Amino acid sequence: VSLQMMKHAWDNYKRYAWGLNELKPISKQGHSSNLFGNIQGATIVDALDTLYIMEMKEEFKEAKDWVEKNLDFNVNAEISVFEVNIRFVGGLLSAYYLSGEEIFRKKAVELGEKLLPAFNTPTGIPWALLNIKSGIGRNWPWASGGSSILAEFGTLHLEFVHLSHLSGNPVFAEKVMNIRKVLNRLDKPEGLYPNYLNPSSGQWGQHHVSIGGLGDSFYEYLLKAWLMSDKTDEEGKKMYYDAVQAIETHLIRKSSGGLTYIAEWKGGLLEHKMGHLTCFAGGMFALGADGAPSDKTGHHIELGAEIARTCHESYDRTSMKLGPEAFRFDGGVEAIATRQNEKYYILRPEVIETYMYMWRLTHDPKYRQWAWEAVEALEKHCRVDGGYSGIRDVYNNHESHDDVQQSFFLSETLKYLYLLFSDDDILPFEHWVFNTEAHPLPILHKEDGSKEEKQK
Ligand code: DMJ
Repeated sequence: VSLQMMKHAWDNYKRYAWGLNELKPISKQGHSSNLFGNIQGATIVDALDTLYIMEMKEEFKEAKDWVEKNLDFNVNAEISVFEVNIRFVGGLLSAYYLSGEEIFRKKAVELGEKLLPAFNTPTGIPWALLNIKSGIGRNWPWASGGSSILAEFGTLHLEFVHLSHLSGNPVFAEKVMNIRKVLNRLDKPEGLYPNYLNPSSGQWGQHHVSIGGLGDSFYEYLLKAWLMSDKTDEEGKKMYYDAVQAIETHLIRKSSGGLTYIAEWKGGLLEHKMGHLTCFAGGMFALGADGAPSDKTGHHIELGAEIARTCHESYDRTSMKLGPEAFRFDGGVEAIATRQNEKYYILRPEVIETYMYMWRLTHDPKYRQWAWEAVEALEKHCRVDGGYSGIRDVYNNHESHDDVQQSFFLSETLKYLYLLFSDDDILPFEHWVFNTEAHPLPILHKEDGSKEEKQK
């Protein structure tokens, strides 16, 4: 069924928004997000590997032809370094490793080179925003005291290691190793990593800590860097398990109704809110269970299962059976959004992602059932004639569509659904790690040194 969903999402993108970044499925036209500046074709690049894995050969060929002829990075555009890295660099790398087509390798390295000036700061912590023509960078104006964002500069590692691997140029890997060096020199409040770090002074900004937005994939990439290195990256491993320890002590709580959740931390005070984005952490804890100290393995799997259950509740307690952007555990509610501006669902993958990891790691059939409930809800409420749309209020009985088909719906949500209902030998965890946009990257096995992996 995820195959038919992919076909519907792709065909409509092709019909109404071909070559543009995303589709507006209600108004049936293109949607351009300023995250990608003038770079075009986000949906095409994000979807390449999903098309390949689902064996949609004709569509993959069209997408590849478009990349060959039209994907152009010589544009005067200010882009988000993080978004372009996870979606475009990640998408191109996966397409290369899966198909072996040289064009994808070439484009990935070319784009990687364009991103390098972002690291020209006093500390080497990159800017959030970069003009890829002038090479001038800056940070988000809203970020605490001119800071860079943890989840942004902390989510380059996997892609940049592969860029060095594929180009023979060590500079990419050096840039991301330096980020860790800066982080390891700093004192961390209670062992936690604040979301804001000033790239000029090398000091933390506001002491806000989150495993959701602004923090999330930094933690994910510590674990996955270690896994992708065939478990040789001891530094990444240590940073990950130390961070999880601090998260458990200071952020993870249980509601009176027995739901485990991950709160946010603001200068020592807890905000009892969990974001949809935070739900990815269930899968992360389970994926990391194996490498945890031996007495903790079962505990990490259990933690993953509890987060999965909480996030399922956040879906189940809405009228549309799709989860809100954020839900709270205070003021008498549990796993429910209380603020109007937190009630939307924008086709995000994190809950299904966690179901996929939990399914693969436990084979408990409830994860397939829960994913199936999400499929039914997506089909009922998000599917429209012109593709798939997000929803403004999941507690309402009537859909108010936001008119955006996010590119991560094709790269992540539909891919994770497909994997959940496939055998484990499609993209097995022994050979692949998924970047934060669900683009699979091969584990760099010790024994084959610089040889490329083309395993499926
Ligand atoms: C995606 O771009 C990635 O999963 C990122 O890590 C977080 N936000 C979206 C999906 O929700």
